[in-house]
Amino acid sequence: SKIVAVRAIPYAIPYSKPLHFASGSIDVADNVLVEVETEDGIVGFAEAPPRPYTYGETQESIVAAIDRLFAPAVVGLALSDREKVRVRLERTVGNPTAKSAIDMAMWDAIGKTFNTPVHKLLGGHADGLRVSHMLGFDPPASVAEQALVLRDELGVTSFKIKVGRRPIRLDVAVCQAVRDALGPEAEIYIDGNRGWSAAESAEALRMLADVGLSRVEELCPADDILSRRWLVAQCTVPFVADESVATPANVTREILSGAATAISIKTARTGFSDSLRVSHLAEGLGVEVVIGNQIDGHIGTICSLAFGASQASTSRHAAELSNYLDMADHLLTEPLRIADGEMRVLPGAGLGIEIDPEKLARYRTDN
Ligand code: MUC
Ligand code: MG
Repeated sequence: SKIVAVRAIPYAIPYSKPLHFASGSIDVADNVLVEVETEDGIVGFAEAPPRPYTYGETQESIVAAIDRLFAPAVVGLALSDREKVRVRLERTVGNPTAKSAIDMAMWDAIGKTFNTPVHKLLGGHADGLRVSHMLGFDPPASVAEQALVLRDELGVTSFKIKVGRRPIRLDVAVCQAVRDALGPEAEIYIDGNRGWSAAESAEALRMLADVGLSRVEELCPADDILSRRWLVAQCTVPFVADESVATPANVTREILSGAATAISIKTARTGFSDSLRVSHLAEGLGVEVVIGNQIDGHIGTICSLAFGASQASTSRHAAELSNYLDMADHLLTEPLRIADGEMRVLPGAGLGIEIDPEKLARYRTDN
């Protein structure tokens, strides 16, 4: 059926626990709720998180790009015209989270139209994903305590620790404290958000040798082309590309140039349609994928879960789904749940979520 409206609604929900990392920090979810409405009165939802330090988008730029460029390009096309929509959106460069939210809201509307969950439409591989939690900058004892609470209360046993500070020993001490607290069984890996040089990263990997990391992510800038290649060549665990692989073409370039050996998939930046392309491309290239977290809100988390559970390759590793826990509230009628370290897919049509109108009225910032 025909798309009659695409709406971009800014809202703001504070984080009860802010997240700090090498490229920035976040203390409020100033996201954009995106609604795609059809002539049948079906409304699909998704959300776009502004990450200026990663993609150059702000809440205002996301709203403006949707209102002025993307909504006029999409209205009048049918929900089944996903390739046409993609071509029209791609006429504008950049703006990955704005485009992705439109794509995912369309999939939600498609699922509602066919009374089928999106994870089934996308591939239907698994009923749930193991959860990995992202730990931001804090003193070692505090980070270790946060990990213990997640493990003891929710059964989470996989943790990504933010690194990339100077001096390097600040982050080494955190990683050692988390390993000491959790014991040898837990999965621990690190994400530098480009904070170190390649040489500093190599030094950090030597200092962290005893911690037992399962992989490392974007420790230095991918634009440091030769030194990054030098670092990845000596790395003994998978080196994950995250912010350097915002498009399928980036994936090919980074993997073939030796700048990474694994790929983070974030539905916030590649939606469902391009996340499918990225996961299939990675499979063809023979590299592993992980479901990353764009510091997603609740709706974004459900999108990551629906996509991650839909594919075999994205179900293999614990997925970064839990940072919504640090938000003070949400827009949904039902809270999300993590139990036994796992998040189960939602059974309802589309994404399986409903927006609470009272909460949206309370948190939207455009009225
Ligand atoms: C991550 O994996 O890097 C921090 C910056 C960003 O773009 O995403 C987050 C998490
Ligand atoms: Mg990352």
